[in-house]
Amino acid sequence: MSESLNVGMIGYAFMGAAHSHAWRTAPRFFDLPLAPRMTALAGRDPERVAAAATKLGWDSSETDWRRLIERDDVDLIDICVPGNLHAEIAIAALEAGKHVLCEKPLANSVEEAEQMTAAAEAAKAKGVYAMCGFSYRRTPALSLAKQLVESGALGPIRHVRAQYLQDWLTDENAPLTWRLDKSLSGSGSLGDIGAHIIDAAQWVAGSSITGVSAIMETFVKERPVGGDFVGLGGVGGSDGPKGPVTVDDAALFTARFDDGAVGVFEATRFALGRKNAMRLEINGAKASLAFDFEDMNSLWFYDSADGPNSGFRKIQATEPEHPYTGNWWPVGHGLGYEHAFTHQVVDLVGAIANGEQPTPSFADALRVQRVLAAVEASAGDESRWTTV
Ligand code: SOE
Repeated sequence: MSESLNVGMIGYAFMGAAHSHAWRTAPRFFDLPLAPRMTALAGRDPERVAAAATKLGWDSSETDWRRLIERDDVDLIDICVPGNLHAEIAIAALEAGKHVLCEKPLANSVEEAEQMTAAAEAAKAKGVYAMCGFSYRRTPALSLAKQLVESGALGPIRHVRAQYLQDWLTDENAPLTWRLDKSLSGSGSLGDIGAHIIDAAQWVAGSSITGVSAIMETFVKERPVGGDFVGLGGVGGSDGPKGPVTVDDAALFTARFDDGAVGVFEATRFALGRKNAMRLEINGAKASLAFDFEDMNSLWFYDSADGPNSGFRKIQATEPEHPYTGNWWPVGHGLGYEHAFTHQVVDLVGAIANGEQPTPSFADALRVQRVLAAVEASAGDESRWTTV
């Protein structure tokens, strides 16, 4: 029986449910060097958090995250709350000697992200580790994309084309939830989903964005307030009071990378019909690859060496040889959204047990945060070119 890793999680909405599923599932499908125990769940409302703990499989609940961090029977703090709380919780947890998994984007500002990174570096020296939850890195087809770039199959990278398209905000009466309040979320489409494609692009391409030119737009400037909204979009009343939307609905930018590649990025929650189209296309000097999360088990690959009649071929990234897939279903049955979170837990637990820095580190996430800030600065200044 392996030694246990006792987890305390804060927040139990969408991401809390995804992380709970991952903590529960990871040891059932992967041989982990430490046994995760779902020790305690924290949230402000005593009845709701207790009910969520029971439903999601946590042993106990707390109503104050500080109390969770103080508990001797908690080794790791998993942060699944809005971005305005990330820095305070993560720094307190790291200073208390607890490992941290923090949802993306890392923070609501570069300054906060820098403080969190400094706390993570100090903790690392004591064998305490921090990781940011850019979960899509653990989608098998995207991991395979990274392997192909690293193998040199694409040659030097010329273009990076990244989109994250959703449509859950197109209803003008969708309620004013925390994701639409800058003081809580930091930004809108940009930080919520743009952060994912910035991280994925830099990670798969193996290079860093050095400058951007951006535009951002808020299409619906006021939305219904109040009510007990559940989920992402929800249905708001059209007659009641409204409050201001203080974040972007769409963020678009061009970018330069430090290896000479150029990129174009688009993040929006207003692309009707696109549900979770997280897309990445990379053109190298020798080959290209293309990924779309709405067809997440596939990676499209074009190799110029295959000759004029080759075309893009679809690699079904579900074989046992592909990243993570060997531990799941036989003969390529395929995976879903939740599996990347499970793989995130697998890699995090493995890194902690081996005394290694898990990735993406807070320093990696800080690089994303700097791009987010540069995009906002550029868009606020009529698309001026802005160095990251
Ligand atoms: C909403 O846009 C959201 O839930 C994001 O917050 C997540 O990070 C992404 O994985 C799915 O969409």
